[in-house]
Amino acid sequence: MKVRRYLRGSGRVLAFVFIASVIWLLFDMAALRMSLNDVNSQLLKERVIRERELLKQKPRVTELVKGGWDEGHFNVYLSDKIPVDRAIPDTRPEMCAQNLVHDDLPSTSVIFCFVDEVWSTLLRSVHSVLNRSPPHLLKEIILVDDFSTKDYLKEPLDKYMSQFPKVKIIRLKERQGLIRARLAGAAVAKGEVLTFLDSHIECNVGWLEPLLERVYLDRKKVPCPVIEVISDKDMSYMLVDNFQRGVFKWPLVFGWSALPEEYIKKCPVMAGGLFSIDKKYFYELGAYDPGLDVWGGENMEISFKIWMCGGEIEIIPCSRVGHIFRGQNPYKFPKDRQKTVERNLVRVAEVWLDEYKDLFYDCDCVL
Ligand SMILES: [Mn+2]
Repeated sequence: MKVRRYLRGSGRVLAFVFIASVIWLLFDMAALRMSLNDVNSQLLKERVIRERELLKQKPRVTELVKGGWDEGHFNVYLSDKIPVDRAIPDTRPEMCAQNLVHDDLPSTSVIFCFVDEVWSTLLRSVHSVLNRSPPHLLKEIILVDDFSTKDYLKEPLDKYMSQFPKVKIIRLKERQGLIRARLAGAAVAKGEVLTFLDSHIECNVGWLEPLLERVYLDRKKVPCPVIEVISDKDMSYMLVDNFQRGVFKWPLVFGWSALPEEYIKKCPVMAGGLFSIDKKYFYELGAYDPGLDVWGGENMEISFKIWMCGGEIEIIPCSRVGHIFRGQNPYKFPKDRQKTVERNLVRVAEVWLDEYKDLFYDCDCVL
């Protein structure tokens, strides 16, 4: 028979090799399957262990987040975990990247005033300026420490900032409040333009050039960046896509009012935290009233002076700075908060509102 013939001689050997190979292959697959099962079960075991550990840690993380929140009224725990020079999305309108600016723009001193600011947030503010400002336009960064109580803001801050020759630190001998702290910073500033920034912000790509361009074209223009939002809960950077301008309601309460883009430019009052101003013009206006205490009303004061003394406040859509909005001031007012703000506003109304001050006093609204 044909089959029997094939199984004779070399055919028999070949058949044997073939059958042996099939058996070996089956054996191999079984072994592989067993070892895969082993690996899988090992991985599964590790995952269960990891998840158990995470579950154990979870209350600890919640505790840490809560502790951090009490410190800064935002997610300080998360802020401390995020790099101080993190990247953020470029949120400018598309045409902004193509805009050209003059090549002889004035230089600026950036002034940050702080009291007991969170370490990582202060550093992130400074790094965002260092990393996203053309060096030839950034004369210096002046940090004004308004008599902070935290130890990390003393020597450790000096040491950290000593690696950046452009950063200078001024220490106030007693608590002066935001307004007088800004005046102290402006007094030593060497740049032609003063740029005031809050100490819990992140400047976005190309933030500085359009501000300086505005001052360069008209020294009485006071440009403000679009203030975007850094989430107080998860520290994410959020784009602001509706245009708003700063307004006030009686009795001098700041608010935002949404407007179509073509009207955005003129801004009645600034929010106060972030703006650039020609240094000489700032002093021509009489700077800030040094009699204003701690915080509040200074944005009204400077805004009224600007509009009444030949200037204009503008919001510049191509300049964007993220800001952590907090539910409440994380620092203490030396005196009662409400009384301090009210006193400041009365001072502003008395000096700048003339016949309109009755509207301020007559308002039934409670501050
Ligand atoms: Mn702020």
